[in-house]
Amino acid sequence: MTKTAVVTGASSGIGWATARRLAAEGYDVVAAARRVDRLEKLAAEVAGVRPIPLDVTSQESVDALAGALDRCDVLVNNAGGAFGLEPVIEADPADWQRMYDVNVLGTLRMTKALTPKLVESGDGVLVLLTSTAGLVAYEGGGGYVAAKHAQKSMAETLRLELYDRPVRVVEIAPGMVRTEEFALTRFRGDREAADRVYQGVAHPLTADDVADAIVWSVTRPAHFNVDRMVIRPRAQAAQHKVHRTPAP
Ligand code: 8X3
Repeated sequence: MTKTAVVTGASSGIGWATARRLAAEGYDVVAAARRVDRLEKLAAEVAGVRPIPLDVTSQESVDALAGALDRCDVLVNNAGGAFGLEPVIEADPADWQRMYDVNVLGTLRMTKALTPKLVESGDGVLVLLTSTAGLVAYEGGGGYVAAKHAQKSMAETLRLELYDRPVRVVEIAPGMVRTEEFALTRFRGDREAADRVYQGVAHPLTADDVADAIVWSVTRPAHFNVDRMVIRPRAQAAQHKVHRTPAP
């Protein structure tokens, strides 16, 4: 019997890479995101990927996706993002609200909708993509740091509350990952500012590196729970301590 994995935010970056890798592992992958044209491209490239439109901020959209599934063995809550880098005292509450809605409530809506199916599978895996921003604060992190701390707490609470059910709760917390969109979204489309984040860093993590960590965790035997995996590039010893080589 083929297992089904649902990946949110699968239209680019970590979600896209995770969908590809899970399909390569033999899962029937439901690639979910708002941008269906991109999902269709992914499905055309990778056998075993089924595109389904999803907006995790809409309960109706989440319910429609859940209703379209016969089973669900793995849920990867990847949809999320950072909007703005203003100091807290200059932040726009609307940005914070949006970050909370996508990162935290999006995970809540999806988790509520699919946990019954994860339990039914007999060995469900619930993955929450958090961030090292969920472990430590940094200047300008603002609403993203707050949202990722909330998501981390949600993973811890879920693990306690589901302890007697056949569901593993896995938190993956990446540090510096260079994807095509994360920093660009955070800097509201300012390409130069986005590029400066990675300036002089020899090898930031890639989306594929993170997908590797997710897929490894998900494919462990049923008794083996990865509570939290923190991954960073070697150049990032800690959130604020990043080795950069000056431009020649
Ligand atoms: C992204 C990592 O360091 O920008 O989740 O918060 S960081």
